[in-house]
Amino acid sequence: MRWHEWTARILIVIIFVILPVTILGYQYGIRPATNGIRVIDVKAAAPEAGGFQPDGIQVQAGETVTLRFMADDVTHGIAIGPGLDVDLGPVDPGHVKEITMTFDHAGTYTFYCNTWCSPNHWRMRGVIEVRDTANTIPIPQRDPVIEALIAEGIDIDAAHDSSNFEESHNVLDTNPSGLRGENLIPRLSVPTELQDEVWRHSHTPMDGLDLLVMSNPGFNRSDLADAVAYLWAVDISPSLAAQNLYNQNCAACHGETGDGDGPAASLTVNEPVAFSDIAYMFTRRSDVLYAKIRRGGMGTDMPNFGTLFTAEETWALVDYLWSLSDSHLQP
Ligand code: HEC
Ligand SMILES: [Cu+2]
Repeated sequence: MRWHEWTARILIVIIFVILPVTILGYQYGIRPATNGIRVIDVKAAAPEAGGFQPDGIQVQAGETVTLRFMADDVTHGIAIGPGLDVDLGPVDPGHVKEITMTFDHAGTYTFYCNTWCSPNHWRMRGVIEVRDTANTIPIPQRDPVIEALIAEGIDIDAAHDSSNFEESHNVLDTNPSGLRGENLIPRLSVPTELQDEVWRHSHTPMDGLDLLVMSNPGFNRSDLADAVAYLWAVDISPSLAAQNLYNQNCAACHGETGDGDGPAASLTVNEPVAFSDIAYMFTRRSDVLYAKIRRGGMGTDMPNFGTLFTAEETWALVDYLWSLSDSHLQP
């Protein structure tokens, strides 16, 4: 029966040739052409396998583009920041996640992987340059918090200093508890500095404890430390958004509960800091934590996140780190 054979052949041609050509032609040819939107394909692979390709994209301000991310090797997560609120979620190998978006403002944005995919995962980043009509990219604004720290003479690029940490452990005979401190606060004379969030951001809880001890001679030091823990670690509002950012971008090293023991902790040059250690946190300043998150720690394997998150997101992360230091707040 020859016509059977012919039908089969025609079917095979339709399935293996015409169908794929039509689909590919639509994806790469007709679709971009009909709606005028540029489609930019980005291959996502772990950094040692090439990272994002391309890792640089140029867009005009006001231009709408479709970004298509296809995972090549393992599952990646795709997010774009700062301030764009784009999180495409995980992309499995061989799959594609796409977004059509308009870049309203000229500037430099970063697309990055937010799923732990390899020991070099956090190097998996690409840049989107959005140019204005004069074809320029504005220079990123200086960060007033970081400028102030530099003016103060603080070396924010140095590895964390734990010399005053031993001292803190000795001074705090028991771990301060913000929950206990909450009940004590109404009975204390709290200096105005301690009530001021701006002051608290640029001082350590130890500085706060010294002040509180001076203005409350009748109380013992460890009770006052509880009150200080309340001010720094409990009287804050860590957001769900910050928790998500932390779990996606930080927990691999610092651990989900901030114990410094995430699955990637053994791979870093320096040990990731344990935020759950409140005695350690008593020696830390919020503005320095903020600066470290934005700039990273040179040579320590603490990545820099300044090109990924807004200043607000970074402060929210700082709050979240403090919430990890008070054990009763932990998830
Ligand atoms: C690749 C592992 C890794 C990841 C991911 C990571 N960190 Fe770190 N982080 C480190 C290491 C290692 C250090 C210790 C650096 C040092 O010795 O100063 C550190 C230090 C820090 C410090 C400084 C603490 C101090 O006392 O000076 C802060 C703050 C911090 N990390 C916050 C974060 C946040 C927030 C994220 C996620 C947005 C994050 N880290 C993601 C490895 C990591
Ligand atoms: Cu990845």
